[in-house]
Amino acid sequence: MTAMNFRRARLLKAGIMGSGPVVYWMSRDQRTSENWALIFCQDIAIKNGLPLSVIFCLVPEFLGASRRHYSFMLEGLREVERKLDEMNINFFLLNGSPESEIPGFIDEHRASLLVADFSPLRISLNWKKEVAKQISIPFYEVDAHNIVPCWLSSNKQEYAARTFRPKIYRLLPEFLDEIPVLHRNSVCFEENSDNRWDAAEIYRTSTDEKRSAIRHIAPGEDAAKRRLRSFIQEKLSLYEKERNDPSKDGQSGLSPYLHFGHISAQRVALDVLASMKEPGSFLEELVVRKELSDNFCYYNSNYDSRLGFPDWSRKSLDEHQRDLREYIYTTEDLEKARTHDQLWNAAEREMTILGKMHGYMRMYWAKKILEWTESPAEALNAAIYLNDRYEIDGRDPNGYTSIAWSIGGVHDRAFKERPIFGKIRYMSYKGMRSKFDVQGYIEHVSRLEQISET
Ligand code: FAD
Ligand code: FO1
Repeated sequence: MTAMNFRRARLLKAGIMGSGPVVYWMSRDQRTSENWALIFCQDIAIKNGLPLSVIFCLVPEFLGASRRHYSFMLEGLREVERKLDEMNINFFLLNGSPESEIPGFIDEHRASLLVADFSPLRISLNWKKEVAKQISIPFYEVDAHNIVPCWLSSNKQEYAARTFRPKIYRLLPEFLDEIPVLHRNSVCFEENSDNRWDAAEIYRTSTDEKRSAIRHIAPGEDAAKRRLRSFIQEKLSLYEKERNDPSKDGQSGLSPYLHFGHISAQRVALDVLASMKEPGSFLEELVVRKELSDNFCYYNSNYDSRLGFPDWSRKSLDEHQRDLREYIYTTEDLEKARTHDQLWNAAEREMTILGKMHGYMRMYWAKKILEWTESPAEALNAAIYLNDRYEIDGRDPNGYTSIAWSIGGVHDRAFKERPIFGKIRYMSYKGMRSKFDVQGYIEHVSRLEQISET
């Protein structure tokens, strides 16, 4: 049996168990290893002598995702299917919206019980609400994404990292525990699904994508573990020094894998600690900042609107709404990197070409959008649109929260008042130049451009 802490699970809706398989509705955490939702399901299946099936509901569009995102995700899901097959666990790829596909699957397979993984995003909460209305079997949710379940680390929206940090650190001894391995299922109770991966191809080939697929990042849980190993061996001890230098490759590069759930943040934290290397602020980012983002999106339903900003910043931005803007760009100007600022243009092109802008540039990038658009609301929409359309780690609570931090001062403090920004923290080209080799970064991105055009 597993040593799972059952406080990671919560009952969304009571019901009468069916006679068929325990079903894990995989969505956010697309991996077979170290996945608490899957471990929870297997525990129930073994205890009750039931089969275990995993389903993934593929929706035709998802928060502006384009071909590069579906391509990355589908590769990862095919690896999930292969690994589950080796464990004698069925994997079913459903096509369409969860509220229409999942109740039908449950009826057809006489499922005993449904388990979903956790996400604080509106789209995911709505899916679950609609599915819950149509099923009568027990429906559980397991937070397989956060080390400390989001609903336990805090019971309200936290003001800042400094108010959240003590709460999450107090719970780490209970939740930063070793993760049990999945057992091979004794027998595969059901016919194997003949998943229509060719039908899923439409999402990979949709011509709506201007830029090529992401070739420099291999998708899937094996690649994620390789990336973690190489980060710990080669870059962790330099992280503190190099992480904020966009002309250096000092970050972990784990965000695409964390976003798609190809790797567990708990595994990352456990391996970083076991390495006995000085992690600098890496764990602050991976544990406090990342789980604070889920806290913000979970408790603030306006996480992607200026209504989600704190009162002080909304008031201050309103007071400066009419300030003269020296530069005004449309979303299209921004998307095409057609501004007067070569540094900003380089960051935009790094994102559209690589699908991953350097973390330090992301703050500058978003703040300049506030400076160069008609209003904070328009800035927020433009930043979210571009971030979700091009970033491989986009469409994520980290993105909505970090953009709200950059443009609306969420989790930040008030600064000396200035035009347009009001009391929002300002970042200047001059300031960036004093921090790192701006020219080196601009040249680095133009080299990327040449390579990507070949
Ligand atoms: P590392 O520095 O190696 O960090 C490791 C992990 O810690 C990251 O993968 C991430 O999960 C977490 N992390 C690091 N910084 C932050 C942060 N500031 N807030 C929350 N979690 C953090 N991150 C996304 O995952 N998706 C996004 O869409 C996204 N959009 C952003 C938009 C803006 C305007 C800003 C300022 C930041 C955004 N971030 C986003 C947060 C951060 O920039 C990225 O997580 C980081 O650059 C990813 O690269 P990495 O994994 O190599 O980072
Ligand atoms: N989750 C799903 O359950 N079905 C999908 O079709 C799906 C598509 C998708 C595309 C891009 C992307 O970045 C994420 C996508 N997700 C999908 C998963 C997603 O990671 C999470 O469920 C949400 O981000 C909620 O946090």
